[in-house]
Amino acid sequence: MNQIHFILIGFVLSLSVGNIHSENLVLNGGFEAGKSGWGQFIPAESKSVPVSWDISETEPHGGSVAAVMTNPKEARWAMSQSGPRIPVKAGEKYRLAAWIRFGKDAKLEGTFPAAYVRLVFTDVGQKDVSDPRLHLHLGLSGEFAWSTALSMLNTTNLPTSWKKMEGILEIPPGADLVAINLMVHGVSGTIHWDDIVFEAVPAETPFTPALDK
Ligand SMILES: [Ca+2]
Repeated sequence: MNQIHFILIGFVLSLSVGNIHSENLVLNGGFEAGKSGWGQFIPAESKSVPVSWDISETEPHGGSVAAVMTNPKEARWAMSQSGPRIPVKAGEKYRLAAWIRFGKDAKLEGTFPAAYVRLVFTDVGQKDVSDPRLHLHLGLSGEFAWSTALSMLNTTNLPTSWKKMEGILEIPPGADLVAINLMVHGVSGTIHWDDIVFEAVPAETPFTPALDK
């Protein structure tokens, strides 16, 4: 009997330890619950372009649907999480991943990163962390860049089959919360996103140094 208890306790412990490092902190990251948990961020300079986003059953990466952003012409804007920001602590490490594919109608308009996942770090009052590097961006190449080096993520390639963007990052000093934005910049046509993941990884995991200047 005692032995069975011991085995059971060990099993439950290993399950809970496993969960610490495998919980996706992005609500509805695969869009299977429709638009729940997501909204949009359209900066002033893009408000004249009738951009839109929706849930699409056309060739999802995982499950039965993905999200699609539609740009009648080039505009800088984002799909953003509409729910509470994700609590983090400086020095913690996380894995950020997203799957992306461009529609066959997508065209690069100028010299831009085309699409990237933007992490906005704030304090508990949701004020931007006072760091001249500002936001952290994960580009199509799987590289991270701070705002100061965003142009280093510029691309000429718009993949039309699903491509994984992924990296390990370290939370910068002063950050209490993070917001995740799926940004597009410099593309007309459609951009599809699926399976957005932000999850804690062990402290010893090597992280991807971010481009800066
Ligand atoms: Ca999905």
